[in-house]
Amino acid sequence: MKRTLLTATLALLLWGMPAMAGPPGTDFDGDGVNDSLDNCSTTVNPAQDDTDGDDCGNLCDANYSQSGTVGFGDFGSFTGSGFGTTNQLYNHTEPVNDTVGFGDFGFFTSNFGTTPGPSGTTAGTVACP
Ligand SMILES: [Ca+2]
Ligand SMILES: [Ca+2]
Ligand SMILES: [Ca+2]
Ligand SMILES: [Ca+2]
Repeated sequence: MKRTLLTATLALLLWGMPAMAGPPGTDFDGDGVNDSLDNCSTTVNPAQDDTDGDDCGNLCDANYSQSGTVGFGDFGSFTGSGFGTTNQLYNHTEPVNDTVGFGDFGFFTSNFGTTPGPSGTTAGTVACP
């Protein structure tokens, strides 16, 4: 009798779980795009814009030279070709259809020296360029 009650309780608990949340890690940032398809898997970017088409979304990609690291070359590109324009390559805030400004510059500086990503569309093994 006790065992039956325990089994029934466990079954009820397990049955209720899928309604609360999906499997852990399915959509880490909660933007509605599953990790394996999310081009910025730890940044909320439901629009998934990727201007340079390297499978790394604009909201986690300040590596315009595709060197693998955000560096001085990218800084030159940002200040020379991006800031104050509507060139969406340099837009790191959604919606990515407005003028490149201080919010985007803040993203750039905080990502200086880092690798872009992570992106789920590169299978999580290679940093997107
Ligand atoms: Ca996501
Ligand atoms: Ca995302
Ligand atoms: Ca990109
Ligand atoms: Ca890039």
